Amino acid sequence: MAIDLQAKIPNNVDLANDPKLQRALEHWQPKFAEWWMETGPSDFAKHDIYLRTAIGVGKGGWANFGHVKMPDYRWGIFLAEPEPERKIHFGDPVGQPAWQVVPGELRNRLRRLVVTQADTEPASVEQQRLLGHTAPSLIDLRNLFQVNVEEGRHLWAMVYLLHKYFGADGRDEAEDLLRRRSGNVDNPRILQAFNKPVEDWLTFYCFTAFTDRDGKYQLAALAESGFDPLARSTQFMLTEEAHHLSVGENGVGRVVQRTAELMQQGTDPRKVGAIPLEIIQKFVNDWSTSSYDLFGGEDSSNAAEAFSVGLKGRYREGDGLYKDPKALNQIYTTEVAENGRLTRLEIPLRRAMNALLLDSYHADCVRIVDRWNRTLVKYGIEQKITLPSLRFNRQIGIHGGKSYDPQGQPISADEAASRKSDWFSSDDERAYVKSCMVPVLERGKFANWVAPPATGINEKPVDFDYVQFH
Ligand code: BYC
Repeated sequence: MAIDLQAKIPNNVDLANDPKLQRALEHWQPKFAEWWMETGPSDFAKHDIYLRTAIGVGKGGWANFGHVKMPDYRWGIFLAEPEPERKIHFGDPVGQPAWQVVPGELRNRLRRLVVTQADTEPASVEQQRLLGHTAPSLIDLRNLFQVNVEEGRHLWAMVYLLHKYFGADGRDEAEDLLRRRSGNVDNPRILQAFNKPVEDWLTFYCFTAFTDRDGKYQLAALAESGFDPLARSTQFMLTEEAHHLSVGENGVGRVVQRTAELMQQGTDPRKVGAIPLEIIQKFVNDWSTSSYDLFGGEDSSNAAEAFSVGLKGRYREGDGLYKDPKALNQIYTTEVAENGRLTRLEIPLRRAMNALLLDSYHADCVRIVDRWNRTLVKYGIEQKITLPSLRFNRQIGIHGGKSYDPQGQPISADEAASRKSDWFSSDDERAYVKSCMVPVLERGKFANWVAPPATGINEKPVDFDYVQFH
């Protein structure tokens, strides 16, 4: 479908030929702009940022790079290319044509999935609002804003679906998405991790490494959907999301590298405003486990239903990884603490869809932590960063409220309480990390707690003028 880049709302969904929808979205647009100014990156609106803007959905050349002011960013609506005669490839309706409109009986369930996905996008922008003031370098500042504007575009992607396919209810939901606020006691964001503060850059890197990675897996599961507009929308979001994950993975990696360099020289990181490995580990513990919770319960009738009806598939379902596209008569086995011991638990596979997705996610997290550890080895440091067990520190699901150590061994609630300060940062440690966050806004310079990245953006050098201040 042709891409209309000149339209008030750039799109490849032929908005010009749907005047009612176009009017509704153009009515929402100034409210989005208002929300952005109120809760988006504070105080950087007048500067020019070297940003990537989506301009197409083809494999090569889908984006444009250039200096723009964030409020002028062209947030558009882009769906991946349609697959002709696409069929539903999992669940009970396997083999039926993919839906181009929402089947009536699936309306509520689908709306809830779209709203939950949508809600995380503005939430993350709100969480990161103040980080610009303490950026460790221009390239980091630019990356923060890139992530922010693209989360804004992902909100547009979901709001398009709500407006187009869910009538008045969808329009109401789109308004509510701009009303809820991360961390607000009366009107919080839907999922818990999106109400936590993100007030320093180590947290930002952990968030983009672990929480954005949940985004990748959830989007991938929705990209399998039998509801074709959702599948195409999320497929394209995944293209943008890859950069966000690399900001996190490389970001934590660069903090680890800087600390390792100092340790190798025999310098105590704390003496020079850098971050000791023990503190990095505590931040990893916090953000990995709160991101595990984002997968929902391991044994979930919601997840079973979403799979059975063909709305949400398994990770890479379409790649033929699974023997039975209906996932019937199979059991998922896991272990859960009962009376202080790990006990085998069997969950019918369809009810274990969240657990399966979480396992795929966890394997990916193992890979990134291994990468950080290879950096430590390179600098001759014996200490390691460890990824906590999927059972540790869980609020949601079969382990929710139970006590385990980071290796996943059951312990008493008293022991868990007494060891909390070994595993999670104290107020003092968080204050220390914040004290390291001195802004560095000179080209090619970096704060002392983080190593420069290996490469720049879009083949530009690391010391490029990624942000032009006015
Ligand atoms: N916090 O059956 P259950 C991203 C609720 S991130 C609070 O166990 P279900 C991004 C749940 O809503 C990806 N509440 O699980 C990242 C349900 O309530 P209702 C976002 C929670 O429903 C960074 C009840 O508990 N996308 O894109 O299968 C930056 C029982 O739930 C939580 C999606 O999540 C929690 N952690 O699974 C920017 C995809 N967990 O409905 C963006 C869409 C569960 O009974 N969402 N609850 O009132 C979903 O697929 C599902 O809603 C979930 C939950 C996987 C989140």
